[in-house]
Amino acid sequence: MNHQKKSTSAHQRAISAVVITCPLLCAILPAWADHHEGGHGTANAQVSEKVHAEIRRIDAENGKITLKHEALTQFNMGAMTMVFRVEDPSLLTSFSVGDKVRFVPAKKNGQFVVQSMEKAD
Ligand SMILES: [Cu+2]
Repeated sequence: MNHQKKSTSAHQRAISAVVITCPLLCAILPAWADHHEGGHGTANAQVSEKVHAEIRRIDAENGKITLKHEALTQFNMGAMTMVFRVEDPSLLTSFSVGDKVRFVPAKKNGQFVVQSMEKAD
């Protein structure tokens, strides 16, 4: 009898601990889940989005291109002129400085790269 009474009160303590913890978790987790899901949805939707730019410099030898690009929302970057790496330098042979292009930017190993590019009208 004595033993059973002890274990009952231990059980009640466990329940009250859960009751206290639950509102805390419920307050934190949905906010985290929303943010997490939203971030992924945004990134996926914009990976294949083409960005308008104008070619300022082509360095085919080093696989680099300087683009004056419009805002890159997926990288929180405003419009600017900057250097991108080009994974396939043969991509550059069909372009000239001054061309208006649409390109797909990506970030690989901390560097911005042009994944694909085409002439814009
Ligand atoms: Cu930039």
